[in-house]
Amino acid sequence: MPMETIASFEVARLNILDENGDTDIDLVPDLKPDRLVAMYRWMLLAREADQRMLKMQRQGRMGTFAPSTGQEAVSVAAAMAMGEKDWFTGAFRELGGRLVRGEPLVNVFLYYNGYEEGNLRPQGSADRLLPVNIIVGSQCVQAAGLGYAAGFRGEDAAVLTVFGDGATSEGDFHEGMNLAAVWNAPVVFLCQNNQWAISIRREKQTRSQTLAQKGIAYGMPCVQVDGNDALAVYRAVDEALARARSGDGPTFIEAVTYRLMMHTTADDPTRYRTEEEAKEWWDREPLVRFRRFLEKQGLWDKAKQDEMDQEIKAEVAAAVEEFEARDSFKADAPFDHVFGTDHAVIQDQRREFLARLEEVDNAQA
Ligand SMILES: Cc1ncc(C[n+]2csc(CCOP(=O)(O)OP(=O)(O)O)c2C)c(N)n1
Ligand SMILES: [Mg+2]
Repeated sequence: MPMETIASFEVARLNILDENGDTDIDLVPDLKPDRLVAMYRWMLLAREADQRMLKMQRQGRMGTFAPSTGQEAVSVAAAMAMGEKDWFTGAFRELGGRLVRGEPLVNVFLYYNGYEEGNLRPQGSADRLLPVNIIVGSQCVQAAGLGYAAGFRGEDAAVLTVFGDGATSEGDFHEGMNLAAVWNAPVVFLCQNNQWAISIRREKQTRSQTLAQKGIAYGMPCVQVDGNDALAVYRAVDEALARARSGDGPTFIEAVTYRLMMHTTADDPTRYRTEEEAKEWWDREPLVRFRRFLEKQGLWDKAKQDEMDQEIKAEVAAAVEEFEARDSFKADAPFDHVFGTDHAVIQDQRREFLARLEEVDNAQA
């Protein structure tokens, strides 16, 4: 018997907006001018907030955090494609998407300064936005479960989960993908391939030619998109969410982008990558090309940009002011929330934690 091909697969790549702001007009998603401007504004706000947080961290006014500069297009465009009833569960590099989903900026600042309140959602808003997942890949199993539950309840809702390239090496990623596929759950798996998992470059993470093709192994449609192209991300996520809601199951999307800053503020990337590499990606970053696109559409000019810059600076400054006015820090607040009710074992742990804190304080005094 001769060998025969029993299956063959293809991986497509979607790119709509190039670095000069030119587009493949047939593929531009049908978004009204005010939505396009809103998309740009969310990306600008995320950039400004990120850079402000970085300065504050260097001044000792902000805790350790993971900057998202350069990756704004992925989560902003994806979140804008979501419906009100959809769920969002991501990692720690989705600042823009979290803001789109209704997270107040002040909450972000509080969270990175150890305030448990940073995870509280204002009543009636953002209640389908899960807290930041620090455990790499864990959101993939949450997403499969949320998707299954939505189907079980007959809700017209889908789930978007965002994670990094490094997460694709975790068991949780594979379990979540497999479960979502066999359950035909309404989940969109969106991988932010930013080329690095701390100091491990993409090529050392996996030998797969693309990350997108990992969807094929689980029997779901997959596509690679230019992750610095907000229009391509929007289109791919919008289509995948529509498919999910109409009962056609999950999709895997690889968004190719780049982590322009350090992994977290505790990391020094000059120890493992060259300035030239980062420079190449600065030339492809998502905000400048989107601005050029808006200008070419006749929707934008310098005066509008100056006005928006001022507005955003004021918005970030107001959030900083609100955050720095807080003086209610309670180091043992997490113990209040483990079960939500009193528990003897948790109380023992709380006492032990507070005693240890006092020891450290006394040693430093
Ligand atoms: C299960 C688990 N293992 C290890 C870590 C430590 N850690 C934090 S971020 C990270 C790399 C994540 O890389 P990637 O998924 O590509 O996301 P990125 O940081 O690039 O956005 C690691 C190993 C963790 N938080 N959770
Ligand atoms: Mg990464």
